[in-house]
Amino acid sequence: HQADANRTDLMTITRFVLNEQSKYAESRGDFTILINHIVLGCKFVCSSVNKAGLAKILGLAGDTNVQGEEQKKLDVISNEVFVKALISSGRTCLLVSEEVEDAIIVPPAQRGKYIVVFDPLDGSSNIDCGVSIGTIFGIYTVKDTAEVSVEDALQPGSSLVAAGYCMYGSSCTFVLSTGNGVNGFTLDPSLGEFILTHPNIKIPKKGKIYSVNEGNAKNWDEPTAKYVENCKFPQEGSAPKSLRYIGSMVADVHRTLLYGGIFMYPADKKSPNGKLRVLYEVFPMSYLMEQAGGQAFTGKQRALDLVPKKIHDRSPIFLGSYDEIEHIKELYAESK
Ligand code: AHM
Ligand code: MG
Repeated sequence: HQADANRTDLMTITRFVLNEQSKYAESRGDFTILINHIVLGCKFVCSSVNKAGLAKILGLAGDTNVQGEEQKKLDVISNEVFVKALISSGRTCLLVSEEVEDAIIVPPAQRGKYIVVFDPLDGSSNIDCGVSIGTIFGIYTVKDTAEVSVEDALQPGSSLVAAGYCMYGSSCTFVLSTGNGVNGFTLDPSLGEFILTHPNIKIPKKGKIYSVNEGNAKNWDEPTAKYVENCKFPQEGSAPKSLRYIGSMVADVHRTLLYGGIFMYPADKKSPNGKLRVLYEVFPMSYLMEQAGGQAFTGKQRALDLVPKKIHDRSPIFLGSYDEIEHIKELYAESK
């Protein structure tokens, strides 16, 4: 492997996606253009996130200097940037954003065949303290670009043609799957380009880390409680697992993907459907997990087999290393 400083063959994300797409005879570059517009949005958000702390001190980010304004502002700006970039790409017909209550139907003149579901800035509770946050997205195709309606977004996760996320962390990392495995790219700020740094990511089959908001434990169901108990007090012969929980799904899932383990946001008595949203949180992350050799399970079924009834539906989710999810599945099967 070339040392970063001496790298001369730059596999940018555009070059990578173009290469991948050229395997399909019918490919006309539309998907590459779409990804480029998503990448542009991510670069913008990355730059805004990096400036957010300073801007707050200097009072640059908002019209008003009311405390807490910046947080909202960054969410709202990120959403606007993605919506505008996606519409102007000319390759989308329908957008679903966590920030917008109704689905956005793209005007006919700017329409293409892709549907994009996204959370422009996830992990809102971590913005103000400068902890990692991210953007999550999934991409579908529409049947008929002439007749587009919100129902077109209510497809199972297994119909995704691509999914990914961008993490605004110690570096800016873009992780993408188009159904041929998972690849990770890191933003080189001096070039303004994402360079392939994590080719063909595979999640370790077993994991030593569990990731969950344990503050909800008193309301958990039995399988979840048993699983976590076993992480701490395993049967003799195996070591206890470590707990890591950032509270930013992108960061928690990214670590799970690279180091192995399990990330969960289970159902509980107060929230029978958990917290995370099916279309733009659960599906993209489940897709990436499966593409990396892991699994994603809702407590009842394979996560990607869910069919959302509404665009902002929620679902419990357990995702991560193959063996960890097998264990959760067994516990749910036993509890029936
Ligand atoms: P958000 O969309 O309001 O940012 O909420 C989603 C976030 C996820 O990133 C994270 O996994 C989860 O909420 C954490 O929730 P909690 O604070 O309940 O543990
Ligand atoms: Mg979110």
